[in-house]
Amino acid sequence: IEVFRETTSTNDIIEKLARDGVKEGVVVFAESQTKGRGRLGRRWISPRGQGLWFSILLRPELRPTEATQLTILAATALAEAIRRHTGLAPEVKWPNDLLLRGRKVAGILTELTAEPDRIRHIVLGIGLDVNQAAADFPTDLRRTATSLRVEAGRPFNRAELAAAILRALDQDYARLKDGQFEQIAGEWEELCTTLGRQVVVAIGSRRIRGRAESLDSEGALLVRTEHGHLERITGGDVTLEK
Ligand code: BT5
Repeated sequence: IEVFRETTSTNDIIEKLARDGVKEGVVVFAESQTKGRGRLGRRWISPRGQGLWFSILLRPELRPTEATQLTILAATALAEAIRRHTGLAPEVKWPNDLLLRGRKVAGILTELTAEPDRIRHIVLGIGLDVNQAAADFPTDLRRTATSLRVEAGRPFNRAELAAAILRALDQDYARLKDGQFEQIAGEWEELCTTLGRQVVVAIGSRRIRGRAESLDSEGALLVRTEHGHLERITGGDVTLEK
């Protein structure tokens, strides 16, 4: 585990280590990121000392199509560690958001390097808003984002929280390697507010509207469209309809 005072993106540091042949399990935290990123090149705001911004190098023996399993695993472990440590009960929005009272408290960025049949490595990046006050968020995020501190009304020790999260991730990763993805997916489904809801999935300029029914064995979201087709969603942005 390495902790940097400032980086561009912790995913970049891990990506470089991966290319240098470093073994899985290395973790890089940064107190702040100058180029923290979300999916599709979006920005991830990473103010100094107020959250947990970190990335992990993994080399799972999975096919590229199974990479979503890691995002599902990370969301489940993160939600469970937060629940145990803070008493708050995060909900999961497929595939990579953790919400408290409908606001985003954490995001997961899974970046993949693969051959056609085999994952070479995965960089699992996690951003968790811990000790920001409501006023610390930029105005454009104030209505959509929150922190553990805002929700619980008290600050948290980030080192202790980080240890709890890494332990939970470690345990669930061992379960995944042991062939227990189905159980993890079951726990995820319990936490997931996306299932059973009317959703709109945006994939590039395409829009798929329907009811989110379940996950399949690779972690894809199955959406029943208005026309009765079952669409298999492996990426994109999900919006919950009222
Ligand atoms: C994500 O993307 O949610 C993945 C975020 C992953 C961040 C971690 S931090 C450590 C590692 N290093 C990195 O560079 N990244 C990872 P996405 O689903 O695309 O959501 C991005 C959107 O979330 C933005 O467009 C904003 O609307 C919102 N957002 C940005 N910063 C936020 C924050 N601190 N808290 C809550 N929402 C935020």
